[in-house]
Amino acid sequence: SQLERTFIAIKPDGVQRGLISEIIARFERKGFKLVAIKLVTPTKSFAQKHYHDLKERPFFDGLCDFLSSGPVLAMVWEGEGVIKYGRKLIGATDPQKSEPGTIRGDLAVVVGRNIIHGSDGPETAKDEINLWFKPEEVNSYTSNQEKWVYG
Ligand code: YYY
Ligand code: MG
Repeated sequence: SQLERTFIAIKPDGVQRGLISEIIARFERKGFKLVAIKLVTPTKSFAQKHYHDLKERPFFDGLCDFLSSGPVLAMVWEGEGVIKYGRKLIGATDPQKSEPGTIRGDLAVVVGRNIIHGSDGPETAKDEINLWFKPEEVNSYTSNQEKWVYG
C-alpha cells in the first residue's frame, strides 16, 4: 500500500562526504514520499539499540562507535513497496558487491563505511521508525504527485 513506510538513515560518513542531497534525490525521483527527517547525533547506547540484532557480531562495537560519531540524517520514506525497493536503491551491504547504479555501488567502497542504512523488513521498519521518531514527527500528507506516480 502507499502507506508502507521505511526507515532510512544517512550515516556519519555519508553526511561528512556531502552525499545528503544525492541520496535524497534518488528516493525523491523514484516517486517515494518523504514523511519525516532530522539530523541527529545518536548516543552510543542509542546506536546499540538500533543495531541490537547484531550484538553478537565482532564488528558490533566499532559499528556503534561509528554510528554515534557524528550527525546522522534520519528519515522515513513512504510508498508502495518502499521497504524492499529502498533496499534495492541502497544495494548490497558490502559496496564491493553492490551493483553499479545503487547508492552503495556508486558512492561507497568498503562495508564499514557504506554510508546508508535501510530497514530490512516490515517489522524492523516499524521498530526503527518508532525508535528514531516520535509519532508527531512523522507527517501524513497527500503529495500532488501521487495521482501521477500511482495513476
Ligand atoms: O542492513 P545492512 O546495513 O545492509 O547490513 P547489516 O547486515 O544489517 O549490517 C549493518 C551494518 O554493519 C552494515 O551496514 C555495515 C556493518 N557491517 C560491517 O561493518 N561488517 C560486516 N561484515 C557486516 C556489516
Ligand atoms: Mg541491516
